[in-house]
Formats: sequence, structure tokens, C-alpha cells
Amino acid sequence: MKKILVTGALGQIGSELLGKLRETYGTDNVIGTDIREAEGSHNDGPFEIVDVTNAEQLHEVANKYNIDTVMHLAALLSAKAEVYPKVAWDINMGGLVNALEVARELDLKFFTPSSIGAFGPSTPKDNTPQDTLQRPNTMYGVNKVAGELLADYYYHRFGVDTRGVRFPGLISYVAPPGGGTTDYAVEIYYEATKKKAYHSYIGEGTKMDMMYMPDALNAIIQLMESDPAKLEHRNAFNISAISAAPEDFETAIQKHIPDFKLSYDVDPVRQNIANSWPNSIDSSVASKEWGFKADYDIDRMTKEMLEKVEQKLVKQ
Ligand code: AKB
Repeated sequence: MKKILVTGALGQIGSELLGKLRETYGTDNVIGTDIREAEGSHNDGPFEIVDVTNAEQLHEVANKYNIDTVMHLAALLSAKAEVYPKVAWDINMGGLVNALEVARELDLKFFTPSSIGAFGPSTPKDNTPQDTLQRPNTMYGVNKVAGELLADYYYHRFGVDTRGVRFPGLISYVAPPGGGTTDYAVEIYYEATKKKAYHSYIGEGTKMDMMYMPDALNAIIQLMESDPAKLEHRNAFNISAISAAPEDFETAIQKHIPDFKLSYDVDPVRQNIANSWPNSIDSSVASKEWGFKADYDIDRMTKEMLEKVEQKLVKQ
């Protein structure tokens, strides 16, 4: 990777990936794009307004910068996609096919994330295998399974070097997530710091996979830099670091804020989505094919999240 274009660069992953890529590959070699204007550090390097559903615009910007890699992140997350299923289809599938077409026409390397949302109620719930039943019952899940298959198709049919992972819920103190089912696992740290209390919209005992953002960013770069000859599962590697329910975050937070209180006010839409996802997925194929390894468990992540969120709130 020498010149990289990132779509959705102001989203939860993009906001941090942009900085990390610029540090690693040089500021001028990473072009951020999003549907809105960049602010702050995102403007330190090249940035363009791009609506991924506009194929021509995407093509024009990719051509202008002579890129060799696309990281396509622009998407609507699971809970929002349930509220606006047609919009989700248009953005998640329309944007993806446009980005894949650019990669095909310009002979680019391609990364796009799938998600634990690509699994459904009939998928084995514990230690979910890499290759298994995928019959999701959400629009986001339908988009993610179709996206995995489409990226495989572009590799087999056109030789596009497509790669991807199934991300769990991502936890970070930099950019807030928006419209996801796992967002509670970020909110809980802000509310613990501000109020020593949190009402979880996900019910007690609902385990989902999670990961701290630095592990997610390392995974993207490691996968993209790995030897293609070793990649059997190109487009949808299971990766996870933590399997946790709200009460597991409560326990981890109470080690630092002993009087933190967790209560529940369950949102049926997001709870139904969470119920359809695995409790824990098996990342061993990613470890075997390209050396995936997460550095943060829930305790290490919690210590850092509480410190960073506190620093952030003091500055505001
Ligand atoms: C969401 O909750 O929609 C995302 C995801 C797991 O893909 N964080």
C-alpha cells in the first residue's frame, strides 16, 4: 500500500484509521473522503467530499490521486439500518459495488469490513466458526453477507485483491459510534465517568464480541500487508478480542469506580438484533492465515478508556 483512499473517513473507524495510516504511510499518501467537510486533524492531509452512492464522484477522486488501495468504510450500522432499511441497502450495497468497480477499473487493493452482524439466529452462538450458517434477519446482516460474497466475487471473477474482517463491536474514546447495536459499550464509559451510573439498552446476560479500536486498526493494516498466498478466507475473517455482556463491563468499571451502578432499560429493537448475533466468535483462522492477535482484554481496555474519557471530558 502506497497511496490509500478511505471512504467514510469521519466515521467511527475512519476517524482513527486515517491518522494511523497517515503516520504509517505518510500524510500526503492517505486521502480521506466523507459526505461532510473534515474538521481538525482530518484536514492535516488530503480530504475530499465524496458520496459513495455517486459512482462518478468516487471514480474521479480515485483517479485524481493515483491511488493503489481503497479502504471502503462508509456504511450505515445495524440499528439505524433497521429503522431505514431501504436507505441502508442503497448506501451499504450501492456504495460497496461502486467502490469495488473503482478497484476493478483501476486495479486497486481493496478492504471493507464485514461484521458479527453477518451471522443470524441459526448460527452457532458460541465460538462461532469461520465457516458456518449465515442467515441474518436484519437489513445490516443481509448487507454484510451480500458484501462478503460480492467481495469474494470480485476477487474470483476479476482478480481484485479484496480483503476483509468481521468486526465485533468497536470501542473507542475518539469518535462516537452512531446507529450500532454495540454502541452501549462505548456510552457506558462516558456515563460512568460523568454520572457513575448507566442505563443499558441491552439486557443483562447478552454477550457480544467486542474489540478496542487500536487492535482493530492494527488488524486492518496487518491483513492488508499480509502475504496474499496465505489468505484462503479473503473477505470475512472472524476477529474478536472480548466476549462481554453489560454486567462484565460493570465489573471491569467497578475496579476503578467502585460505586458505579448499572441498570437496565432495554430497547426491544437493539435487543432483538443482539439476540440474533453470536455470544463469541472464533478468530483462530485469522490468527493462522495472517497472524491476528488482540492486545487488549476487557480490563486493560477499561483502564485506558476511563483514563482517556476523563481527560477528554476535562478538556471540553
Ligand atoms: C453495530 O453494532 O452495528 C456494529 C457492528 C457490530 O457491526 N458495531
